[in-house]
Amino acid sequence: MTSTTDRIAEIERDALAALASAEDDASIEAWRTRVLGRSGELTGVLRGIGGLEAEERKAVGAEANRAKQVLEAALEARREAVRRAALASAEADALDVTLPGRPVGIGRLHPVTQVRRKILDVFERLGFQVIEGPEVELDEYNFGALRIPEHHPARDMWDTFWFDEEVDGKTPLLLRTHTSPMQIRHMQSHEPPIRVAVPGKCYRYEATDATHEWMLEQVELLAIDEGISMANLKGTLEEWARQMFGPGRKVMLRNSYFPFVEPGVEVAVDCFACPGDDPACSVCRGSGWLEMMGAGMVHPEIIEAAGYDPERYTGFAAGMGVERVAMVMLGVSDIRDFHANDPRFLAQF
Ligand code: 2U9
Repeated sequence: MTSTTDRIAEIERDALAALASAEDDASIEAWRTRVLGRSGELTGVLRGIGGLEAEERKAVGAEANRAKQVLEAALEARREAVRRAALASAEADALDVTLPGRPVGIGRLHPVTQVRRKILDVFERLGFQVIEGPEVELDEYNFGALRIPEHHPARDMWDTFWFDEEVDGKTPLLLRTHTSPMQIRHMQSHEPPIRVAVPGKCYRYEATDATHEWMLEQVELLAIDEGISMANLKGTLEEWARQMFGPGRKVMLRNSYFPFVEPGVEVAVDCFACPGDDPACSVCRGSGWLEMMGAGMVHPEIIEAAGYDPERYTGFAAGMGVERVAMVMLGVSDIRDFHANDPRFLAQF
């Protein structure tokens, strides 16, 4: 009798210890089969009870049933504990769809793009067609065709990034220093009347400072027709200034020199921020005028070289730096800020 009840106690003790280290459903089920299953350890003891003496059968039977109940209760408790642990870890890993999302930064147009578009919108309303050309150009289109021959001192004005390679024995390649070569290309493939506005990036091999960058954007104008005069140039630029900077703006032309125009002028617009005599004005600093662009009447040799009759056709041209216009419009004091790509600067516009 003692040996059977000892065996039951031993089974119970070992089984409880084994159950405590069963961590998932599969090992709990393996434990159940081994201890309480049809050929299980305790089931074997219960089966043997039938062959015992009546008195011993009663005592061993009671002990075996008690152990069976203890183990069945422990089995249920362990199943529940493992189920709860699995649930808790699933909850910890779960995505909380009720959390607020991270805000997505909303972009905007670069200030130079905003100003370029504004400039071109006005010229388009005035009848100019917007055309674009290559940034890698031929020496001939960038300089020669614009009356800037090799060794001409005017080339000093456009210190240039040159390419080492020559292509098909053509004149050397360079990064265009102005968008004017595209006007030459346009004249070669079109007949007057011509009204084009040419935006684009240009490159100059020069030291940078608050008003100079090695890359700049330009917008240039070209109008060629019968009877075009300085009056058309001034009227066009005045209307442009009024649409850009407000009604009533005045334009001042002062004599200047560019090899591709004759006469050439510098164009200033009167200050939109003060009456013109405020030395503390942050826009004009008291001068009353804002230097905005260069312009002039297209040199007759350029008209002739395009195959047009210079006695019949005349034209005006103008060129402006978009960053320069943007600095005035937006109150930016250092041109280098535009392409330094600091979001704290860019987000202001
Ligand atoms: C052709 C004929 C004439 C374009 C012109 C200027 C004057 C001028 C500067 C302004 C500031 C360049 O960005 S800037 O540094 N431009 O002063 N540009 S007349 O004249 C042309 C162009 C093409 C065929």
